[in-house]
Amino acid sequence: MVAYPGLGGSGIVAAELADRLGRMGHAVYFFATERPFRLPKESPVVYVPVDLPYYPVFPGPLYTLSLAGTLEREAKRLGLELVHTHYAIPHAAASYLAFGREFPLVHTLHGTDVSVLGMDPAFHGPTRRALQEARATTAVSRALAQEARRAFGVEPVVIHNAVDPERFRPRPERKGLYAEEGEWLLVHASNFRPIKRVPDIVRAFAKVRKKVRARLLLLGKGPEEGEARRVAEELGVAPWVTLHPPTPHPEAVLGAADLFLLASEEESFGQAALEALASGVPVVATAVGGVPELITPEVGRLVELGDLEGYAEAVLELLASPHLPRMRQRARAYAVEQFHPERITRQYLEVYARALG
Ligand code: GMT
Repeated sequence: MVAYPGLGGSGIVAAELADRLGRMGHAVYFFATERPFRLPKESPVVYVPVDLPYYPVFPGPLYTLSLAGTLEREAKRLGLELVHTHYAIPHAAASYLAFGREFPLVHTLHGTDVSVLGMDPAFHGPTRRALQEARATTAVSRALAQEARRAFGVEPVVIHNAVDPERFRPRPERKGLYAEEGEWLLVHASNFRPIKRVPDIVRAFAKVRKKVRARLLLLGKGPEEGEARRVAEELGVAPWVTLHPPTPHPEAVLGAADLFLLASEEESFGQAALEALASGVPVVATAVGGVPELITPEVGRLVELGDLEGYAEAVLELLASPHLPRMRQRARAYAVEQFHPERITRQYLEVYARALG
């Protein structure tokens, strides 16, 4: 398995898949620049560090080349039979450089590796070639698969992301840790990149707060943190907006929420929203990318990007609905049934089996 180890959906998906495969008895090695933060300490998966040697002659660290070199060297030593990369830039090209077309390579596309970085002329050519030469490409939603078809001329197999229902489950007893008596607890979790539109969530929350007692918990960190704080101050809702640093245990926070909020301008899937559903928390989200494949009317509401009035109305409608408890149960049942790790891992194993011929 090859992936970015830090905060971010692709690293989480890769770490959890690796761990499950390891527990099933497969020998799994995780190549990354750091041990993935979502890989449990007791996991049977072996972390293989990718070093980034630096020489003054380089303009910067040569990650692509270091990864290719590490993969090539370690593949012989460890007897690797298949390499599965997550996030195509630069993992698809790096593994192609290490092995060429004869080795079974599987690449999972996650989102901006297709829509943003993948379209950058600096990366497009080598990435397209590497994807076209691979044994298989997968995409985390139908929407992303369609984009990849247009961008790279490949036909990805759609495999939605999974969620662990034992870990992500309702935890209403924890609500008192984050909200006061009688307050609704609204949660957002992300890496706070501009694409996530965290300030929009604060703006919509300010509208909600005019009508009901509620608290917004923003879980994570990233470039838009300062702007989110500024907007909260400007709109006079700062006392009810809590910034919570990233945690390896988001389940402890998500399970306590009444609603989960997502306002991204682009989202191929929305892993955090799936984790919320499994925690029995309905979702209000923008109807972009693959999000409509995940959020159905039974488990949440979709609104147009940038429609903050509509966003606040959707939140207020759900909070006032007598069907909210029923919707919570449906959210959990739907996540467990459709996105169970066993079901999703089976789909990856089928792709591996075909790639191995
Ligand atoms: O594509 C990205 O922006 C990065 C990537 C990540 O590593 O966080 O996120 C994507 O992959 C996740 C896991 O498959 C998806 O749940 C996210 O929706 C997706 N992000 C975007 O499409 C913006």
